[in-house]
Parts: sequence; C-alpha cells; structure tokens
Amino acid sequence: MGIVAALALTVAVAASLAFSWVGKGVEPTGRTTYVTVSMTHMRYSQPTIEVPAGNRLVISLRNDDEDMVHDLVLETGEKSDRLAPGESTRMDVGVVDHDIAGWCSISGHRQMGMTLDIVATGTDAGDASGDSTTAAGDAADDLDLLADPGPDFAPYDAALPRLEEHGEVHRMTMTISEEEKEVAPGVRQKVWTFGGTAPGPVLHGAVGDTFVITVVNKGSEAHGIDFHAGSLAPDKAMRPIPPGESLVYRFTATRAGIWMYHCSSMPMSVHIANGMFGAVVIEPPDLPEVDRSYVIVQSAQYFGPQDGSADPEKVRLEQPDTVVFNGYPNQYDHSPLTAKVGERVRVWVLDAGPSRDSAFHVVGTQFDTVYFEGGYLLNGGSGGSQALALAPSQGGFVEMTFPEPGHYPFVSHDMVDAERGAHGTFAVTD
Ligand SMILES: [Cu+2]
Repeated sequence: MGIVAALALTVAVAASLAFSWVGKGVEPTGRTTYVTVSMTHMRYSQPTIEVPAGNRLVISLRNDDEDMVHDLVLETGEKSDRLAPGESTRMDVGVVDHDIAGWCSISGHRQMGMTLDIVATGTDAGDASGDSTTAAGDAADDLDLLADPGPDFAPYDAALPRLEEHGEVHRMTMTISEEEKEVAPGVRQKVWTFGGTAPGPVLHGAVGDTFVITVVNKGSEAHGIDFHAGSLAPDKAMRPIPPGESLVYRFTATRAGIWMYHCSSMPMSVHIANGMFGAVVIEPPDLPEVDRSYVIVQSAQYFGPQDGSADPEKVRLEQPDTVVFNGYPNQYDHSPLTAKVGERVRVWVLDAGPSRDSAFHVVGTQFDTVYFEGGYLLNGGSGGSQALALAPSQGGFVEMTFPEPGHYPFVSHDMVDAERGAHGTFAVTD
C-alpha cells in the first residue's frame, strides 16, 4: 500500500506543478469507450489504448494466463483486484483527460514489460504521463550494517549435522510463505521463503537418495521450485504453483555436490533476491569424516521500502545493498562459528546469486582440500588454496585446520561484498 500511496502523491504533486492544462478544458463528452484487455505471458493484449479525450473509459480485464496472477494499476492510483488465472474484472477509469500509464503490480512483472498506456487523443498536451518510476522511501536508508542486531537475534544455523543413514527416501513438506522479518540491522522486509527462512532449509543426503518434496504455496502470488540436485524435465515439476495450491516434486540425487534450489517463477532474479533459495548437500560415497561441517550460502539483498519486498529495479541493475552469508549481513561476526585448534573443518559453500560471484576465503588459513562442483581441485599434495571461486548457482567445499586460537574472519574476497555484509568470524579455541 505504501508504494501506491506514495506514487499517487508523487503524481498529484507533479500534476499540480506541471500539468495545469488539465484544468483548462477537456470537456466530458458523455460517451464511453469500452475495451477488453487480456493478460498473458507478461503482456497486456492492448498495450496502448487510445481514448478520445473527455470519454469515460471502462476496461474489461481478463487473466488468460495458465498459472500466474496479474493485475492492472494506473498511475492515477486506480487498481484492479489481483486476478487468478481465468478470473476477470471490470475497471471504470472514469473520464480520461490526459495520458495515463499502467502496469502489473506483481513483483517484477512491470520490469519484464507488463505495461500499458492509455492515450488521450485529440488534446495538444503531448505526453503528460511521463515515466512514473517512483522512489518510495528506501529501507536501505535505515541500514546500519555494523549495528548489533540485538539480544533477540537468532542466527541461521550454519552447522551441518553428520549424515546418519544412506539410501534413504527423504520426505518433507516445504511451505512457501510471506514473512515480515528483520533482514539486516534496521531493515524489515516482506520476504518470500521456502519453509519460513531465507535461505530455506538445508536438505542433506547421499548419492542415490530420493527426495519427495511436497511444495505448498501459501503466498499471494505464483511461485515454483527448481532443485538442481535432481535431473528431470522442468515442464511439470517446475511449473508455477498458484496461491493456495501445491505440487509434489520427486527427484533422485545421482551426483554429489552442494546444489542450489530456487523459485522457478518469473522473474527469477526477483524471486531469488526476495528470499527464495536454498541448498541441497549430496555427499559423495567416499567423503571422509571431519570434526565439524558448516554450510554457507551467499546471496545479495536489494531492499525495497521498509516492510516492502525486494526492489526489482535494483535487481535488474545489479545494485545490491548488501551481500550476505545465510541471509543476514555479518551475522557470524555477532554469533561466531566455532572450532578448536587442530580440528579439521569443512565448509560447504553455495553461491545463490542471483547475480554476484563469490570468492570464499578464510583469513589466516589456507585450504588444503578444495572440492568444486563435484570434483576435487585439491586433495593432498604440497599445493594450497586461498579462495573458492563460484559463479551464481555453483558450489563446493573447502577444508582447513586452524593453527592457533584466535578470531579468523571469513569473507567473499570480492572486497566490496565483504564490506557490505559477506563477512563472518571463526572463533577458535584450544
Ligand atoms: Cu517465487
């Protein structure tokens, strides 16, 4: 609501300052223009609606998509209901005396081209609508990256428990929900989650295991899921799930690695940016035991307004406010990961993007073992490694031992990202 209200205000102010012609004289004609507009594949069937100035405009709006929700909002503040597939509605725009821009308000649809222009013909006013991109208060203005998140803050649990059994069938229900959360100090956003957290839960199994995941969409728009850990035709399994519906996604993990899962609804960049991602760890059969295992998922945050959702424009321009490990900037500086001197520590790392690379590095140590995308880059010998380089959706693990007690920072060594939240600490004791 905040965005719409602020937008309406912006337009009202702009209109009173710049468009004084509006008052001087488009007489209502007493006639009505009726148009039917169908919505499908991120487009309005009539992207330009010409209306003789002074006519009243009535739009019959129909959602002909198979599984996506759409709507129509106008820069005047007018908006339709959000229409599920097959639904329709009637929108009375009133007397049109100037050009009016419209778009679908479902996240990211406008950026993907779902826009519409109402053009008032027979005026000499030229283009009165302008580009109504708004700057409704940005939650990044309230971000204090180094602030203590407070005593109630619960870090995402990075520990990966030992895998007890192999050859299992893993059955679980994963509920897609919208959650208002503090996602950085001073910043609350309405994130979309798998299972209530962003990242979603870590799934863990061995090569040969089967996963049967019931995905329930309790959100207010269509979402879907894509598990990289399985190989199958996307057509059915990754289809958009309308609000209130569910599907069963079944895959067998035939290859080892740390695999991304993410929302499969368009635009995926925005759905991932707003929290819809997670990791599946599939252990190779010969994986040696270590003293401690952790999972770190790197992602980026693109804040919209306070209590709003990710800003699709920042996502498109690749301008994140933060880059984070396990969903919250610097959280493991506030709640360090632990290890003891001499222990072998394995860190599985996944880069969930949506668009940033990762260069995982632990200050003060060298990796003696590096597993990248299903194979060892380094495993014994005299060589060492300083960073694990990952493109979006790639993953692997590194192993190290800490030589003495102390505080060892871990970062993405893309330093601008380390400085905007991709930073944590290993607290190492005797
Ligand atoms: Cu989604």
